[in-house]
Amino acid sequence: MTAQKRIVVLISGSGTNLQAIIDACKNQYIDGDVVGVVSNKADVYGLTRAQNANISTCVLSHKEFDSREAYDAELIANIDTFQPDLVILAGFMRILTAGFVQHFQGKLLNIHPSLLPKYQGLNTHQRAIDAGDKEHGVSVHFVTEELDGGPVILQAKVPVFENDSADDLASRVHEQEHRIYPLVAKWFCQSRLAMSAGCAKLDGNALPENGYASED
Ligand code: NHR
Ligand code: GAR
Repeated sequence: MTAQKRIVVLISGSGTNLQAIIDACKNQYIDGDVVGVVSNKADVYGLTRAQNANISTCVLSHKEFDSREAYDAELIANIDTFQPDLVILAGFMRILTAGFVQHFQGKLLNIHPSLLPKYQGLNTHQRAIDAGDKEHGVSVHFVTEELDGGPVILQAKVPVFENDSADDLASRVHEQEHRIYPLVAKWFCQSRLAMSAGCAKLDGNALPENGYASED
């Protein structure tokens, strides 16, 4: 058996994805341990989830820094103390600099609540509703310098029903997030998943543009 991978999770909010990953490590679905949780906001519930699981936490407020570069340099220093094999963005709401992304190149994942390349950026659920989309979903991707533009690893789709509010849709998407993020983390910790030449690869095979098992 190979060694457990060391996982650091970055959050800004309630941390339901963090919880799904903590639980999946605990029940050995993922061959890894969440060794640290970093938040850019104090008083978010995700920090309580980490404390309840006896995981080290660190709060680093972007408001105390003059530039994104200075903030990210401190963020890197804090994350590096955990010696992570994998860094997971789970509702982390700060755009990261090129320097940060390069430092963790190939071991930095994000979950984005849309079927990328659709709806990069914020307010994705409302935008899908406003566009009259019949389906919506979520993507897990490697983080690159291009915001929400890194190679997609896995997506999950959900239907958009008539009269859905953005909150209705968000909660339908959330359910899928909690299935697919632990699965992708599992692959990574088994050393089956990597990024090379701008492509996501599973077992050495380049994944299609929409990730694994997408039918289109
Ligand atoms: N950084 C890089 N370089 N590349 C990505 O793909 C990133 C990233 C940082 C975060 C998550 C992303 C998402 O899934 C993510 C992907 C925040 C914003 C944003 O506009 C956009 C995308 C994402 C996260 N943030 C504002 C900012 O000025 C702040 C918004 C707020 O605080 O509410 O950083 O959607
Ligand atoms: C998730 O829906 C995630 O996809 C989204 O924030 C939520 C975090 O929920 N991410 C973004 O919007 C990134 N910009 P959680 O804190 O309960 O895991």
